[in-house]
Order: sequence, then structure tokens, then C-alpha cells
Amino acid sequence: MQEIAIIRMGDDDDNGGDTSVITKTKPKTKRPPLYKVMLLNDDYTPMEFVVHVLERFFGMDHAQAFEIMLTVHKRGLAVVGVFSHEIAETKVTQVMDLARQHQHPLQCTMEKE
Ligand code: TYC
Repeated sequence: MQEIAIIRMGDDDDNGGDTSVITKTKPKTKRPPLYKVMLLNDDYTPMEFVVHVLERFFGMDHAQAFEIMLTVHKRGLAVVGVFSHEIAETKVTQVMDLARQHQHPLQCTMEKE
């Protein structure tokens, strides 16, 4: 809880001194931290596989997925989504598991925003 003091000065014609102090307590709402999920480029994972991953796990349509895949291919990495810790971890695991099953070296990581 954060305490805020509101001091009212000189409202009461008594030479302008402090006259009252009101303290309010404000419930401190904490938003959960968000995590960027990133895909990293490599030389071996087929482009179509990366497009498939982006469609399947990140809800992108084909055109979006192709564009992001090309961004990763050209720039080395791209943020493919921002999620709560639990969801981000699930996405990373899903991508890494599928890549391993297909023996592709694709890397997916998460980082606090
Ligand atoms: N660079 C890969 C290729 O030329 C394609 C690729 C794109 C791989 C994105 C990984 O995250 C990646 N086949």
C-alpha cells in the first residue's frame, strides 16, 4: 500500500499555517511482468518450417508468418509475441519440442520486456 499525504494550507484564516493532514491508502495493483518471445535465425531450419511454427503457435496467418520469418532470416532474430511468463514459457517449449522432433536447430527464447 502506498500512503499519500494531502496537506491543506491556509484554508481557514488563521495565518496560513497547516491546518489538516489527510492520509489515504491506495491499494497497490501490480501488473504481471511481460515476456518477449523471440525466434533466432540459423542456417538449416527450412523457411517453411518456421512459417508453420508461427502459424501454429503464434496465431499468425500465412502472409504475416512469412513476413516475420523473413525478418528473422535477414536480421537474425525477431520478437514473435509478448506474453505472461507462463504463456511465454509454454510457447518456447512448444517451439523447441517441435523443432527437436524434426531435428531442426531452430532456437526460441524468452526475455523480460
Ligand atoms: N535461415 C533459414 C534458411 O535460410 C530460415 C530461417 C528463418 C531459420 C527463421 C530460422 O528462425 C528462423 N533456411
